[in-house]
Amino acid sequence: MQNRKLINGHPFITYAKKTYSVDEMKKRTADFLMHMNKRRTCRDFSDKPIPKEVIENIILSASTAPSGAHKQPWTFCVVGDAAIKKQIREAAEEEEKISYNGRMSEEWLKDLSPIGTDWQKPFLEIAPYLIIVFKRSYEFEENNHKHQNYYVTESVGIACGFLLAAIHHAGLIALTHTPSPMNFLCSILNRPANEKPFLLIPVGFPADECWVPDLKRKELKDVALFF
Ligand code: IYR
Repeated sequence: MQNRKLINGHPFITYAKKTYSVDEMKKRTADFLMHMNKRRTCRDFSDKPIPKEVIENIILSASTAPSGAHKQPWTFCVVGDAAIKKQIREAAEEEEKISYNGRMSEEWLKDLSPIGTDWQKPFLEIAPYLIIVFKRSYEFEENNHKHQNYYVTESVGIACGFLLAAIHHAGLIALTHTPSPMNFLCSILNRPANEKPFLLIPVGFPADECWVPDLKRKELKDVALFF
């Protein structure tokens, strides 16, 4: 059987199938659920370094995510430099202080109370790496022509999901931090006009004492409908 052909003049290859027996599928999905169900958003980071190769593998895993027309409309900025982390912490805390002291509604603050967050973000300096994910709404081509990307928010959201799963798979912890507004990240990291900040994700080992809220996840009947 041939394993290459052209569609619309573009090369296609046969998909590298890997299927399992029913019993294997049940075991694999149950094991994966157990693994993913142990992932938690954590705020207590150790400053223990992470090998760069591990971060590189994690980012390449995120970058395997599907994207509109396979444009991969994302940039992952990895910050390990202490001075830049400090700058990011100071700018984030400045915005968060304003948010927690008036920009966020009473209802929102009440919803966050069980999570135990406030405007202070020491983890932005403690975690060995900050991954700042930018979405690229278009690409610059020659003579400054803007080439649009497609389903950018969906694509980058999926890539961030893959990123968090890869971080968890490595035995590391992450926090999906959303300082708002986060335009300060464009100037600190000197990003071009086609890139907008999407999420700020500190990554590291958990601290010796790492506390997480005692949350319960919704049951299947509350998240899924079968027709
Ligand atoms: N962006 C703020 C507030 C915050 C918002 C949500 I939605 C959270 O789940 C947690 C925090 C912050 O990062 O503190």
